[in-house]
Amino acid sequence: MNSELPEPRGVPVGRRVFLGTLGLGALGVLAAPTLQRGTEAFLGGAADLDPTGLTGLLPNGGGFRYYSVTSSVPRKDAKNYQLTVDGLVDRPATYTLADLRALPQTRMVLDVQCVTGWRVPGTPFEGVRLSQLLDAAGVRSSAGAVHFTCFDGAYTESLTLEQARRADVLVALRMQDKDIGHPHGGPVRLYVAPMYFYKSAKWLSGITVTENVEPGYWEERGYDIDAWVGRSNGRDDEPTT
Ligand SMILES: Nc1nc2c(c(=O)[nH]1)N[C@H]1C(S)=C(S)[C@@H](COP(=O)(O)O)O[C@H]1N2
Ligand SMILES: [Mo]
Repeated sequence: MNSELPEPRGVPVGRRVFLGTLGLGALGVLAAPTLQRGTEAFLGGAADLDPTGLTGLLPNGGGFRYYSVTSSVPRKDAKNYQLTVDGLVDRPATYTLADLRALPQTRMVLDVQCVTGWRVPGTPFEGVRLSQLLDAAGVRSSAGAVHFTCFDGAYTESLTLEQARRADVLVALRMQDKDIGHPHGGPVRLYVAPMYFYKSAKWLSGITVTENVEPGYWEERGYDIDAWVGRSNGRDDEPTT
C-alpha cells in the first residue's frame, strides 16, 4: 500500500461531523474518538482500503490534518508521560515531561509539508534537540541509526544517526506556541524539520539507538526512508529548510 491518505474530497461527512464537534471546545476533543468510530462504521468498507483509517479525513485546525494510524490513542500528560532512551547507549534514561521541560529548549519556525501535498506555512516548534538526549545517553561507536516508537502502540519512525544529530531535529514539547495537544501528538512528538511530516512521529515514547536503520511505519508501506522535502518520494515541493 503506497498511499498515505486520500484528500477528503467527496467524503464530506467526517469533516462536517468533526467541525461540529470543534465548536464544543474541550468537549469536542473528548468526543472525537467516539465520533471517529461512528464515522468509520458509517462508511464501512472504505476504512478497510485506507490503512490510516478515516481519522485522516478530520481537519486538525490551522491547515493541519489529524493523522493517526490507530483508531484511538491513550492520553498522556505530566503525571504519566515517560520517554525512554535505550539501545546502543552507555547510559539508558527515562525522562518525564518535567525532565524534558528543564532542558534547554530550541524554537524554530518553518513550513510543514505532508507528502500527500498539504503544506502549512511558518509553524513554530519548540523542544529539546534530539542530539542533546543522544549525547546524554552516550551513543556507542557501533551505532548507526535511531528508531522511534509511539504510545499509540503502532507508529514507528527511524533516522540515521547523522540525521538524528542535526540541529533541526527536536523532541518537541510545543507546536504553534502552545503545549502540544493530544491530536497533534502531545505531550511530546518528534519534529524533523527538513523532512516530510510523516517523519515527525506523534505521541513519542521511545528512542532506541540501533546499528542500522529499521524502516518506520510508512516506510514499510512504500515511502522513502530518507524523506527530504522536495528531494524524495518523487515530489518536487519547495524545501522546508
Ligand atoms: N504516531 C503517529 N505519528 C504520526 C502519524 C501517525 O499516524 N501516527 N502520521 C504522520 C503524518 S503522515 C503526518 S502528515 C503528521 C500529521 O501531524 P498532525 O496530525 O499534527 O497534523 O504526523 C505524522 N506522525
Ligand atoms: Mo503525512
